[in-house]
Amino acid sequence: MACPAVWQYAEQCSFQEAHPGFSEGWGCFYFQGKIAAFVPMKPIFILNGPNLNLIGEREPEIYGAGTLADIEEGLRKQASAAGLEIDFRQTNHEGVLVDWIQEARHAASALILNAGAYTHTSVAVLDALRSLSAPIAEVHLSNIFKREPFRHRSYVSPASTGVICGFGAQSYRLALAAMIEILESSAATRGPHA
Ligand code: DHK
Repeated sequence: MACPAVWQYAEQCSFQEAHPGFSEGWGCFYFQGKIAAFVPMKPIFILNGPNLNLIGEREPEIYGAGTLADIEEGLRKQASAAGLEIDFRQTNHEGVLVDWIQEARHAASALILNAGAYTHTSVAVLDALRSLSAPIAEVHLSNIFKREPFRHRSYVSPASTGVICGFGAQSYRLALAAMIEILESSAATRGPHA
């Protein structure tokens, strides 16, 4: 949801008791003293697995010329235009990825995950993802189905809400747009007007 400049501020909602259907972790925008819109106060986690720190240098014909920092910057702007925050991270370590996915259970409103090569190998990542109730978008820069057969299998897909691959950096932007829409429609049904 775009956040017009006239919306004065967003803050943690304090009226959960008055509106029992409303969950902790959702915030509201006020306009002229009235609640104008609801947004999740928790960030959208965007987690990246092994070797994604090297994009821009590594196999640019497959992964593109842009860096992970370029992708992060674009996503931060996209989220902020919707009044949302992202928590963007990268690790080369499977256990760290599992820890972050577990952290997302309570700290994230949604998860966008490019698990890199762990997509094709990690039952631990799949098990961690299955513990999440938030929406999950699986993302890949490349079209994994056009590549080697071992990349056609994903341990992330069975736990994901949806999968986007093959659009380069745009895969992330499309995933974020989808997550924003899901969160907005969820906010609309949770608000006191529902
Ligand atoms: C990135 C990787 O590092 C590979 O191991 C995956 C994925 C594909 C991507 O396209 O973003 O197979």
